[in-house]
Amino acid sequence: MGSLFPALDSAAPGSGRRETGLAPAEDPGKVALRFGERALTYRELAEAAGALAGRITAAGPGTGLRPDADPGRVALWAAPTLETAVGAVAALLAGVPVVPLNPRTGERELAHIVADSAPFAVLAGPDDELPAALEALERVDIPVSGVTATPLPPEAGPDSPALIVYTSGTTGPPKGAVLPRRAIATTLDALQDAWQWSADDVLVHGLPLFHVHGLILGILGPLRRGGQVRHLGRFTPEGVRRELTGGGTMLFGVPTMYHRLAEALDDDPELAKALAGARLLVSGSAALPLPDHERIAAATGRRVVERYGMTETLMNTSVRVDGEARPGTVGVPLRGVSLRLVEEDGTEITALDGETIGEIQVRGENVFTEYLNRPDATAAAFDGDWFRTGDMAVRDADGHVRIVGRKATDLIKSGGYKIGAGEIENVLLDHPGVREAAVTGEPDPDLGERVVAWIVAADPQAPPSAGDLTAHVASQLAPHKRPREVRFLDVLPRNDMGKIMKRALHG
Ligand code: MCA
Ligand code: AMP
Repeated sequence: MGSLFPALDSAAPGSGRRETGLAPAEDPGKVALRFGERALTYRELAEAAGALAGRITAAGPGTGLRPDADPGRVALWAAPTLETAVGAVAALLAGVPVVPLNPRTGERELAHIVADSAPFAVLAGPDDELPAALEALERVDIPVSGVTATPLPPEAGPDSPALIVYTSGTTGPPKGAVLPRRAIATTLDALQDAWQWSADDVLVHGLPLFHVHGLILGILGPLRRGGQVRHLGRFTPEGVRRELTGGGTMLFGVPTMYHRLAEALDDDPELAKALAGARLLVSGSAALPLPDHERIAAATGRRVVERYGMTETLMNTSVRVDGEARPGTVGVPLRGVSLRLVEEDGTEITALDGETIGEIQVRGENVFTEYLNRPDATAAAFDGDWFRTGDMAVRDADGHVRIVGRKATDLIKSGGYKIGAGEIENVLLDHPGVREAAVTGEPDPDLGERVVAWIVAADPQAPPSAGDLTAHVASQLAPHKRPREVRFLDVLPRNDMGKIMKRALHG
């Protein structure tokens, strides 16, 4: 597999250590990362991340340079900052698996992630305030400048874990998907092939840095190519306009972001010009509705390219830049990804008729290794060596994949975030004012789906306020898991078996 960041390798000054993997030899002075006014060249990144990698190695349980030693794990306080990018690169250079944390995660979810992944330290920006749940961990401040003091261990092997990313399921707390180094290298190189992604590209985005989309595609992607990323800190159409006008060539976003861009286009001709000037506009994490595709195409003359992925599989398919624009499809399997559709009974569907619906299963070097500490869930997720995505699709005559829905109604995609209904129900049921709770997703023009909570109050005469319940969810889980609406009922609809009939719950 070689180095994860061939472009960084020679940027580290006279180190006498192994190559690190970050900047193009020919131009270590090229800007690699830009967050607003703050930027790092490849040389500066190699120095800062190299210095931090040495400290991580020293703090960890592994004995530094011994390749067979257990490297332990390190948590990363993944605010949308330069420090987070340096921290992730440093952990990868040190060969220590990194667990990115959403800084807005509530108490219950954070306690679960820390207990489950057992990191030996947390990497954070010097100004970050960390919550009580992380107090017992050694804190390592992330420098954005520095000099590599100690030699780095040899590059970790392709199957060794690089990242552990927590993702929601239908029930229970989130599971940690263990992503090996080979999956990251494979997926980023397959995207290079599909998108002609090069060192000349300047990627613009405002995605959060604790998920695959923003961190692996959005930060590690440009670094693997020897290109540049400009992060907006927080997504706004104005930020997109500014950075694309100022030299950005690619934009990554979730459909909610493209919807907000489409809404802003009417009043902002400069935004239309900026989008029209980009080489590539890419949407993923959820389906981009056709009306948003059409509004953006009409105003800019550009077609948004959709790609389809998952935390567990990284990227599976994409519309190719050298192929036909096919709005409404997620394109064709990426290089190295095998994809099949199967019936309920496991029979493979071979028809390319645009009609026969089956579950998408994938296999390839892009697929994760396991759910951390969850052999049961890992076994259930595979059919032999095929990973069951739970996404339902058809295939057109030319092999383009069209996603039509999801197997589980208890998984909600809101703003591109995957949210398990069961997780929220459990937290609501812990509230003293709640007797029964059910959570559903309802169509939403901005978020794709919005979280709705259906509540039977413990005391119907004095129900808790909606604000109280949503604040409770935000404090225990995360703000994006907060119900956007709370509806009170006298009783929840149940079938003869006593199971809540969620399909009977709609607004
Ligand atoms: C939310 N808020 C509320 C409520 N709900 N306030 C009061 N009452 C409520 N019921 C608050 C939030 O706390 C936040 O506050 C604000 O409203 C917005 O919440 P948020 O959910 O962040 O929504 P948003 O501002 O509307 O953001 C839309 C967004 C965001 C920017 C598109 O959803 C986002 O960043 N999505 C990206 C998700 C993503 O990266 N997914 C990748 C995973 P405040 O204003 O204070 O912040 S999928 C993946 O990785 C796979 C591999 C793939 O295919 O990509
Ligand atoms: P996550 O587990 O958060 O990584 O979310 C992965 C899920 O997002 C997939 O299983 C799909 O349901 C959905 N998804 C990602 N990209 C797309 C897309 N382009 N179109 C439709 N759904 C998508």
